[in-house]
Amino acid sequence: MKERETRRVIPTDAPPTAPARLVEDFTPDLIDVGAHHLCPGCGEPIAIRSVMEAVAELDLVRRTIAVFGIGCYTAFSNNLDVEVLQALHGRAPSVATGVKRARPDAIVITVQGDGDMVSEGLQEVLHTAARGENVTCIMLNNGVFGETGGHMTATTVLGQRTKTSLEGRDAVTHGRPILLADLVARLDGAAFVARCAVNSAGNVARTKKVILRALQTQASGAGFSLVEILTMCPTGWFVETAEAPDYLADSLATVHTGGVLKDFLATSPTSPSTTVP
Ligand SMILES: Cc1ncc(C[n+]2csc(CCOP(=O)(O)OP(=O)(O)O)c2C)c(N)n1
Ligand code: SF4
Ligand SMILES: [Mg+2]
Repeated sequence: MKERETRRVIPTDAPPTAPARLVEDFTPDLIDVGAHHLCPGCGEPIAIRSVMEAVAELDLVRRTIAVFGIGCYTAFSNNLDVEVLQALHGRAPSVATGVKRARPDAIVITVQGDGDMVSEGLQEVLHTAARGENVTCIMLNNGVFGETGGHMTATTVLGQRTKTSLEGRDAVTHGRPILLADLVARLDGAAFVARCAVNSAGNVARTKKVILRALQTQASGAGFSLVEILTMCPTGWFVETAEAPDYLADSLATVHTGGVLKDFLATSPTSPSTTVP
């Protein structure tokens, strides 16, 4: 009781002496407008922010060309202070291949979802990785086609409720999920492959580190890199916004398990100093 009496209370009988800090104040330099129209609690803005922070930290801004797939994240394609190209569904890795071959000095990144990359364009990313194209693919995996209403995708985990699997994904009826990062890691052309998540502060920090490593892999010319990022989609999952991070941990993350699956630079004498936990 004594503690409660001494606790500082913010006075509300007069305007604050200093203005409050807006969310926009925390927006990294490479994101033009802090406000966006994605759902509250969506993980995609956190993932894109991490990518942009990594690009800035490695001083790659002037060289970076991002190729966007189509999904909710596409809302950011006209909100980034790097060059951006728009690809058709699933085709971003092929567009990125063309860009990189025409502009070998560019740092070329794709931004795609699980629906875009795994359901609609799986062959594109597999062939791009197998060829060892020196590009970086970022896959935002929320296990649903978020933008079109939360339908099941190729990464939806068994038991997961979606708009088209209201009783939960069932192996007999719907088949089993494709574990994209594991698949790509088996290809010789892939130099760096990792899976991470943005459902906690620690995981966001780890996500940033693996994105840095993927970009360093490309900058050193080592070959194809993929970062799969598990992102919250409370709207498509039919869960409360505040419960989405735990839902991610209990569902997607138990099947699409996190970690660095492949890191060519770790065994190369030219390895940069940044280490991945
Ligand atoms: C050829 C074609 N197929 C399907 C669609 C509809 N469509 C637009 S966005 C989208 C969902 C993409 O899902 P994902 O890549 O997982 O992104 P998310 O919305 O979950 O972030 C779909 C199916 C379309 N516009 N064109
Ligand atoms: S539907 Fe899902 S992926 Fe799309 S903005 Fe909303 S929370 Fe994000
Ligand atoms: Mg999706």
